[in-house]
Amino acid sequence: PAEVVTLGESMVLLQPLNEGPLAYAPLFARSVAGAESNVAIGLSRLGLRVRWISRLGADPFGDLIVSTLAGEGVDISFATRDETSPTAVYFKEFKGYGDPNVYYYRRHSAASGLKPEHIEDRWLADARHLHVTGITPALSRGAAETVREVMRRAREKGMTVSFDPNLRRKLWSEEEARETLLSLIPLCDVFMPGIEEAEFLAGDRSVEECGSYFLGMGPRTVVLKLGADGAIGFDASSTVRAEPCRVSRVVDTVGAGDAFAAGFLSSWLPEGSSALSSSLAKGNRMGALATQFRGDWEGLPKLKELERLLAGQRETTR
Ligand code: KDG
Repeated sequence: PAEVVTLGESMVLLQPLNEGPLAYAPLFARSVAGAESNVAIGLSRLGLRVRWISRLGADPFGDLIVSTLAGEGVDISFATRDETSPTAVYFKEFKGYGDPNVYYYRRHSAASGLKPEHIEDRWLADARHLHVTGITPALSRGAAETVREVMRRAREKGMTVSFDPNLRRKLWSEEEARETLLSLIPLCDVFMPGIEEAEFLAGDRSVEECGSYFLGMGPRTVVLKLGADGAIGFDASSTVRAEPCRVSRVVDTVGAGDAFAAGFLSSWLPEGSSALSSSLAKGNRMGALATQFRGDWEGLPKLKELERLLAGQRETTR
């Protein structure tokens, strides 16, 4: 049985070994990434049982994603293979300042063919929580309807649902993104936008106003990720600010929000809203770690390491 189910697209990721324009990058390191599978790996390393659902091409890159996620202990029983559409690919470009650029090669990918007809009752069997993001609805109309329907069914079964809007402007228009993402908020229990996404969705509101605005749409908990400034959690009875974890240098910000989600959920799921403050602290710690290495998830900690870091204990290195 899975404690957490997540659904989304994973891609093969190619990262240049050197900084600079992608057009002149001769050598790449190959990895696997996707917001939801990043969260799945993060949670699995922290000891939770996680199921990841998707469609992949019946191609070697699909094989790579399957073996990577299976190797990380993620249940991939319901990741189906599509004979006619490929597994998607994306590239990062490290410019030496700011967030990396990403270039997607994912139109008409296997995962973008997700449709509500694909949903099986077994997807949510024995699970207590569903995590989804706003990337999947950006892939196609069918994928958007699949996410909405899975969220609806999870709620119907009494599961909790977390939703990270993960705005990807390269995938859809602002109007479509705003309308769709806003329409999914009432279907979740935990809404976890980054500050820019909150501003995109809530318009001209202050951070505190964003909290009450989103709570007013239905979620029981709203978590605003403030990047280098930490995070703020809101629920009906409290507003909790969590201090950031300082890092000496940021290598790659992609995947930090997913790492935050894994850290947050790893404590919110077993302990509930009473653990808002410690859930935020775990989220912050995980998010900070994710910025320290290239790749979305490779450097994420196992439970013991996270506990040691949170307790400020030193590692025995030799
Ligand atoms: O959150 C990290 C993701 O953005 C990255 O892994 C790639 O899933 C991805 C996407 O669609 O951007």
